[in-house]
Amino acid sequence: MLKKAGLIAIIAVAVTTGVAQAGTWRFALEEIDGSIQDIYAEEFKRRIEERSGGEVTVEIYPYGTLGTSSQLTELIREGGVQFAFASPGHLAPTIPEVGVFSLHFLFSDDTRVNQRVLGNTRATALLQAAYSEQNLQLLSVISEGWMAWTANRSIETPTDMQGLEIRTMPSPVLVETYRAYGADPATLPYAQVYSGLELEQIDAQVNPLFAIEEMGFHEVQDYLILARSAQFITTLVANDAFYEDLPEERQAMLDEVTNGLRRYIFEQQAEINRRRLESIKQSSDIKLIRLSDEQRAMFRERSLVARDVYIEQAGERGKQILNVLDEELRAAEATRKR
Ligand code: 6CS
Repeated sequence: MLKKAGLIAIIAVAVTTGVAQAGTWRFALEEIDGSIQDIYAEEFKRRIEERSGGEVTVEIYPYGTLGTSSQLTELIREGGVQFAFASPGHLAPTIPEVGVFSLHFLFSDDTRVNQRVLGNTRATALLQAAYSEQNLQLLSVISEGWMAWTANRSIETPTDMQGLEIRTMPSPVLVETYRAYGADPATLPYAQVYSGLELEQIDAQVNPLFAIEEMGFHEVQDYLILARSAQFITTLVANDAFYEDLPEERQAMLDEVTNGLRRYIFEQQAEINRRRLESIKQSSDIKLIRLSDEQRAMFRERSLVARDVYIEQAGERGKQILNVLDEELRAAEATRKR
């Protein structure tokens, strides 16, 4: 499924012919056709091609055509593609500061509050400094919905997670969080999760509902647990040198398009996650569990240790990012209640 030869060929083409200059912008996804990232990319393509009067063409590369998430990050840093999604769960080993988005029970239960803060946070400038050091331009921070657990056993309290081999993305924050719950995390690439579950090499995995449905994880699991412990956040990035070399009006066009897409993708993800849950319920006999606030509080308490791990790894800048986000989320929640 993952074609390394294709990845190398694209880097070579980009280096030798300067495709971006010729007006072709390559956009790599960490998800398959029909996913939230794909829906975003299709609309990005439509708006960019329209606003540039056809001078720019966007080519979309869904997951499986170029490489794993970490290979995609390498590819964009090298300039083989100009745009990509880089999810914190995969990016944190390279940029520890982005691990903040994987912390459990950081976000509000009200997704509109999260949306408001993510679209306008003072943490962006701090994050951008960290991204620039890796030759990346941070264009947008997007939520793809709540994470949900699927497992071969019922999970209602941390005791139920004892020894559970759960697949997570490789972020140290995630690994520490699931260890704190009592689980035994395994960090397989996304493309290997289905077979890992089917062959019983792993017991569980965690992803948003739309991804569970399109990757078929519900077909090989017995329980679907809605814990609302974390949001699936992703970041849209561009190759930094490519972005900096763009004429000002092209940068302005990009800002306009990515800003306009915030609301679009927020509404799309809500609708798609809702529809995919219905489809999972109709097409399988998976048992659905919704954690109560009391049950969630038990997980929350255990998860807090991951914040220390995050600060240890992300340092002073990381600590500032966490404080800023925390403050902005609490302030946004307070205004909502008034
Ligand atoms: O679990 C993962 O690795 C992936 N999950 C989603 C929903 N998007 C990209 C990421 O690679």
